[in-house]
Amino acid sequence: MLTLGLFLAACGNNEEANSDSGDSGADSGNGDATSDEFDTATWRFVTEEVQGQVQYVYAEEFAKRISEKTDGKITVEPYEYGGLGTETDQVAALQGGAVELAVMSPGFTGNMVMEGQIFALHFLFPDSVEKTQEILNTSEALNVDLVKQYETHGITPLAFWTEGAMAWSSNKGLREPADFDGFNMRIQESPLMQESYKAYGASPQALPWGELYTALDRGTVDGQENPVFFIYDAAFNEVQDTVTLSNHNNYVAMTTVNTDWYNSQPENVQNVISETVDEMQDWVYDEQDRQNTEYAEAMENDTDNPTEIIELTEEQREEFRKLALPIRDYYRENISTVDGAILDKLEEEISAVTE
Ligand code: 6CS
Repeated sequence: MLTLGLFLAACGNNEEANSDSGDSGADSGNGDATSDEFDTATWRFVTEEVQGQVQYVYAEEFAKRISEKTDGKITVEPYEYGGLGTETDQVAALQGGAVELAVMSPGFTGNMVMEGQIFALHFLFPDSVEKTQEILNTSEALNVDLVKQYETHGITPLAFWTEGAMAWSSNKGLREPADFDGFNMRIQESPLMQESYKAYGASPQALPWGELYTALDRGTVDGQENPVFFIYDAAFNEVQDTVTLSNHNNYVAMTTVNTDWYNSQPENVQNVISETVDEMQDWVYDEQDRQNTEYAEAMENDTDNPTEIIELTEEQREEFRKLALPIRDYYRENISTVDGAILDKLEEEISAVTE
């Protein structure tokens, strides 16, 4: 797999990222790319999920690998969701330097990094989760152009990875756009998610996921979207009767670092980070696949909380796709600050992989 570090190396674009490495403060003794000498350091790595869930085990695995590669000199402390506030608080924590690394969902930067909402477009990526990951690994639109957009906000995405195909949960059973009429849909902080669900007739409402179980239980919102592993692990199935396997898009997460912090690290430290992030792309693909498969089975067999699993036919998906397509123009005209150039390029890259 050609992942971001490799992608940038192949294009010669990592020179810029490394150009500050001589000016690396306390770590300046580690400027040699081939050096296996590392100064002692502790990095904080915040995730939007809790123990056992994909993002958190990703941070644990990253910590293990960094410790091994640096002979225990560098310690990475994973933080689970909740301790540092909501997901948007966590974005601010990374930008302000309170943490060095974060797994971040682009939806929570929706009111800041406009182009990042590209992941909220329904039916853009291929139906195959594996092919989607291939695009996330190799796309120049994402790994170069979108990264630059994030960097103007002090956030450097080092990799994009899927947490699986999206599903809808509800009590009424979502099968066709008419089912979304007047439906209070929970979304992340993204104007494009608003538009996507308004196109189906829903009333979208932004909420942190920490408030979601209670909101579903009390009926403050009627439903939500997430990969199956998350729906089951967060126990949303306890308070929702049905899950629709809509695969209307993928849940995409980003491994991010604070831009100034990363650029001030010596080359060997930057290299150990990017090498680890690159090699973990396959690892996290397998981990999300394992969790999504296991939890789908667990949900089907959960007799305490019976859940009707609704599989949409291609015809049913087509009805949603028709309503979702014009949202790409909305993105180009009302969201994008670069006239949709990143979306145009990404669409071409997707076609190259799917045709
Ligand atoms: O729905 C959400 O907001 C949460 N879903 C996932 C899969 N990860 C964290 C995120 O905050």
